[in-house]
Amino acid sequence: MKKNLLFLTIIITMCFIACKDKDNTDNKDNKDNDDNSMGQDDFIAHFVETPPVIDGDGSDAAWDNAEWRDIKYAWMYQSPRSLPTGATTVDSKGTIPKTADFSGRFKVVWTADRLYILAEIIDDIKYCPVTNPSQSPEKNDCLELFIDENASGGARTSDGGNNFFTYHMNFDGINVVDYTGQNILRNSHLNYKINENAAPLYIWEIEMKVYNSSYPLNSTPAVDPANTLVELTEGKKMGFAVAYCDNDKDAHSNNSTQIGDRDHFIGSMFVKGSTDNERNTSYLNSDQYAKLYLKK
Ligand SMILES: [Ca+2]
Ligand SMILES: [Ca+2]
Ligand SMILES: [Ca+2]
Ligand SMILES: [Ca+2]
Repeated sequence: MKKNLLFLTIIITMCFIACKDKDNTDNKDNKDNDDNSMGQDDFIAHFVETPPVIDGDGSDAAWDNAEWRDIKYAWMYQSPRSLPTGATTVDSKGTIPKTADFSGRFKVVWTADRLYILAEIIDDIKYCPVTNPSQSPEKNDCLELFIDENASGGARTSDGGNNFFTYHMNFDGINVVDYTGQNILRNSHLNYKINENAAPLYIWEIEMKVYNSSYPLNSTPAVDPANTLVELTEGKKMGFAVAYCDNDKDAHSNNSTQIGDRDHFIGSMFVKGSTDNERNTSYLNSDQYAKLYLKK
C-alpha cells in the first residue's frame, strides 16, 4: 500500500512539473504573440534545415509548419476598376471575402541565405496581355513581392540608395520586373515555378535572394555585387508584403476602358488611404510594409 502511495505521489509530481513546463511554454508563446511591436498583419517566419524544392508542389516538409497568411486587403478597386465579383464592398478593416474571381494566401520560411515563399492564388481568368517582360508588368495577372530587407521604411532611394525591392513575377515563370521608376529585370533574384495543374488554383513556389540597399538601383549585374547579399539570422526584422494584380480582360466589367488594365489589386496588409492612388503606395514607399520576423 505504502509502495502504491509513493508511486502515486511520484506520478502526480511528474504531472505537475510537466504541466508547469507547458505553462511556461504557453506563456512564452503568448509573450511572443503579445509583443507590442507586432502589428495586425505582422508575422513570424520559421527557419528550415532543408529548404523546399522549387517545383510548384507545396508538399515539401519545409512548408508543413508555416502559417498561411491571407492576401485580402483591397489596395485598388475604384472606378473604372472594380472589386472581385462577389465582393461588393470592402469591410471596415479594408478586407474583401474570398471569391472565385480572386482569393490568395501565402506562407514564408527561411534558411541562412534565402527566403522561401509559397502562394496559392485562385483567379478565375488568367490574362497576360503584356508580352514584353520589361513593360508594365502590373497589367498582367502577376504576383508581386515587396521586401525592405532592414525594415527601414521610407522612399525607394532612401536608406542609402535602394531602400527596397518590388518584384513583379510574370506568369511565364522566368521574368521578374522591379519597378524603380523604370522597369528593371531582376531574373537572378528569384527562382520560381508556377503549378497550373489545378487551375484556376495557381501554386507559386519561390526562392528569393535577399539584398541590402547598396544593390544598384537601375541595373542587375550578372555577378552579385560584393556585400549586397544579406545573411538571414534569428531575430531579424524585415518589411514584407505580397500582392496580386488581377486582370480579367473585361469579363467582370461593363466598362471597356478597363481592357488592358488590371481589375483589382489585392495585398497582404492593410494600407491607409481613401483612394486607389493613396492606397497604392507600396511601390513608392515601404513605410506601411508588414513586419516579418525571422525565428528559429
Ligand atoms: Ca516544392
Ligand atoms: Ca479574377
Ligand atoms: Ca531599407
Ligand atoms: Ca486574372
